[in-house]
Amino acid sequence: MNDRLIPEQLAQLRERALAALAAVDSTDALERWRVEYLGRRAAVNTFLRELGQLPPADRRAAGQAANALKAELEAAYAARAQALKDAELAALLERERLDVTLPGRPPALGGLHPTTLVVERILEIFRDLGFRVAEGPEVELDYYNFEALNIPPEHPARDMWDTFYVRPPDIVLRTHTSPNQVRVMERTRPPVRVVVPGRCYRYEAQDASHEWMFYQVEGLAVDRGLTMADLKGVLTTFAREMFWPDVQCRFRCDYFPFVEPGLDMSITCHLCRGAGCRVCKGTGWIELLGAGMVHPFVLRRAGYDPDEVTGFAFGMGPERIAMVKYGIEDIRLFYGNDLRFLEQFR
Ligand code: 2NL
Repeated sequence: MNDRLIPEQLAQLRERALAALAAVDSTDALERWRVEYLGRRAAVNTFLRELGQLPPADRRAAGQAANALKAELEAAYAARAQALKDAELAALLERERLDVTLPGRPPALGGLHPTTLVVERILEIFRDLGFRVAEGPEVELDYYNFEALNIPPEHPARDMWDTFYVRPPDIVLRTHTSPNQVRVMERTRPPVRVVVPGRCYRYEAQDASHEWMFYQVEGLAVDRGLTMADLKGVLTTFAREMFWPDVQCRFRCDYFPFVEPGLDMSITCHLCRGAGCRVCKGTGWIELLGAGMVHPFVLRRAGYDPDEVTGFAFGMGPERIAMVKYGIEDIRLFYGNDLRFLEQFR
């Protein structure tokens, strides 16, 4: 070893080591660097081991210089190791970054179907008037759907209900919810006040006002001394609650085999206030529901004595009421499952 060259050699070694360290970009590269510049065979360590070969006068200075370089490289190594670790942690945090201050993503909430909304409102109004709610089977016996309602086989009025036969000739899909009122009468003594919501089925061609599946809400009250005045009072109250307080109701004669007399109720058109428009077809009136005094035959069939009690009944289509209330022009929208339609009622 040439003593005059020692400081220069160490300076070059330092230069190389620090340049190489600056280029280290991974823990693997850092380890290779450590082995090369600080390992057992590293130049500084070989130098220190071979100090004894120097003239005694130079050993001290050369030893100090080499030790200082070694300490500097060790410190640089430690700093680089720490910097690499910090960088790795920062990269990890960036990858797994979660901003807890972001607002949440709202879950997609469904809404109630317009039919459901209207059925619920109808039931609420009648509950307030003292009616109970009863539900019953959609697959019915011909007896309850027709015979008990004063519609024997071959009665011309059967043409009013085009019927799905599940198992001819006696099992049908109910064409109205009246059969369930008969069932209620069979198991209840008067007084009876009941509303019956549910799905009904008719074997019909579809158009803007006919569906083969639709809902009905029917109502029935049976007690001593009930008259047409009770019917009109209850239905007028219903219309004022359902539509608007000053609505006018009009009752006209109509035919249903299970009532006598039978009638339908119309309300004044809310769009034109009676002047005549498209919705009321120029009449100023909108037909809303059918009703009547329960036929004595129906009362007797259900086990009641028509000389003791009388009753009134009514039936309405919630889709029709929703169409009037919301200005919907085609009943096929209800069960077409088009979200653009359904979402408007949320
Ligand atoms: C309509 C007409 C009506 C009834 C339903 C009824 C039920 C029993 C006895 C007597 Cl158990 N009547 N229900 C009465 C008259 C009319 O509905 O056009 N509904 C949409």
